[in-house]
Amino acid sequence: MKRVPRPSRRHLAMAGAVGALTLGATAVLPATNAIAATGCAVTYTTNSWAGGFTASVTIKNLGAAVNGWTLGFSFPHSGQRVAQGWSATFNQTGSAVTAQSLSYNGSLATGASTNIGFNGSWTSSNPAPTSFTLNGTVCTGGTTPTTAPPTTPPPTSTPPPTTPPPTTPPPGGTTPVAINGQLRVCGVNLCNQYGKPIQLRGMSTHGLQWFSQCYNDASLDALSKDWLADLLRVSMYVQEDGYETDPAGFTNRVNTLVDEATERGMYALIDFHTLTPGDPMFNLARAKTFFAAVSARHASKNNVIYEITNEPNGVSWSTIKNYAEQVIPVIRANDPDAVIVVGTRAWSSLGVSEGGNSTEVVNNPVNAGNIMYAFHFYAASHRDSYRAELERAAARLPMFVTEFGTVTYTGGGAVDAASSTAWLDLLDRLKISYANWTFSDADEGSAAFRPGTCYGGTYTGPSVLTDSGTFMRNRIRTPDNFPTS
Ligand code: IDC
Repeated sequence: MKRVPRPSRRHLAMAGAVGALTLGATAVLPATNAIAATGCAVTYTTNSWAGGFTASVTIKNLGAAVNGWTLGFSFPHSGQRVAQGWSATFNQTGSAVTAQSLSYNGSLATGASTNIGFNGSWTSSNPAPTSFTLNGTVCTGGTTPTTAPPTTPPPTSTPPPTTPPPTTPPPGGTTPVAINGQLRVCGVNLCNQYGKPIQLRGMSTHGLQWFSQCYNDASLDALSKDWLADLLRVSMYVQEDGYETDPAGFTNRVNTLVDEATERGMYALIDFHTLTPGDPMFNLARAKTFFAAVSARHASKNNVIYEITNEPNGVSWSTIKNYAEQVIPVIRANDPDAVIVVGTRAWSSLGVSEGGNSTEVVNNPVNAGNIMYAFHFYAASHRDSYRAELERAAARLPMFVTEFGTVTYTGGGAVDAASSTAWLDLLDRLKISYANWTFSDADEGSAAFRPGTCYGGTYTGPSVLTDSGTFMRNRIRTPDNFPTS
């Protein structure tokens, strides 16, 4: 069962320095302003960790309706910086910050609220700003100019965003992409265009060099409308008769599948499926060529996520980081706001399968913004110790399960329903997005369709499914939780 959205306790608890501040009347008396004498109320909440934080800012307009707004505030400490914002355009000069509304949230009726946020960094300390302005009017929380400001700040009873998911879809449609729009990393989460953490659930293709017959209008319609999936991972092997044998041809196949996902309102995860050899540097030049092409082709789309290396193995984290720091700028040059996922050591196990753990990433993260880290598991092979490490890592790092199986790591064997359920319950609880291996009719336990399905025309309903397909379709079909306010 999907859970009702609520602020993640884990997220709050891990922070150590949680700041919550509701600004009502402040020590700063409002300037007399005929347009909006009572101004605005601002709630500023942070999750902070050593050197970094995520801020959530709710702005309530208490003055006349506005069409376009700019929020202004100053950081109390010179070391505080906005790194990356969402739901507004942020600018910082010295300690002064402005956040300007976007087209979809610029209209604020009297009494209406909107939420924006940003990731930031800090050095000596990270106090909340003490005064905010909206279109130049000081936000006094609705007190009249003659009301004396309180001497103590109000209690930290910032109302958490407990609003249930809306029953009416936002304008633009009901597909996952129509609702969530351009995604971005916020803190350790994947957030939608409203700055709310979401989880995407979907399926991975098998190798395009072997199973292209499985990806057609009927099968992708089934994924979107029968499975109600949010995400298609497009798995393009580089070796094993993949990309290296025909770069232009495989680039085209990937582009076509991204377009097919786009038509159906699904997110597309472009997987540069390195596996053997395990050193991503072996394919660095190919990766640059490939990602330059696909990021240029899809730059204007809002539904494309890039996975730059599937499963590095037998190499150090510093090698993977070096690879990532060379490939990410190639994508960013074309598509600056796309989320990028970086594979981790030991077949994307955060190092665990080679005796390591996530500390190596936490202590030496990739030097780039708006990125996530991949974690893979096969439920019949990887159990409690892997789950524990993922949960530990997910308190510090934005994690994305770009591939997992319900079976053993060979891709075969029986579904381990108990372990798979434990895994998916964990991912749901942590709002970690996932893609299951595979949406194909390969003759192996991990495939969702019975062998031969892709040579027929029917992909819907339970009769074409394997045990793994049945299990996954049941999980993925449950309602999404995509908050819009
Ligand atoms: C497996 C396929 C199998 C294929 C093999 C060869 O299921 O049909 O013969 O690759 O490359 C991974 C990899 C993924 C593997 C999968 C199962 O990302 O390519 O697919 N797996 O072994 N990591 C862990 C397991």
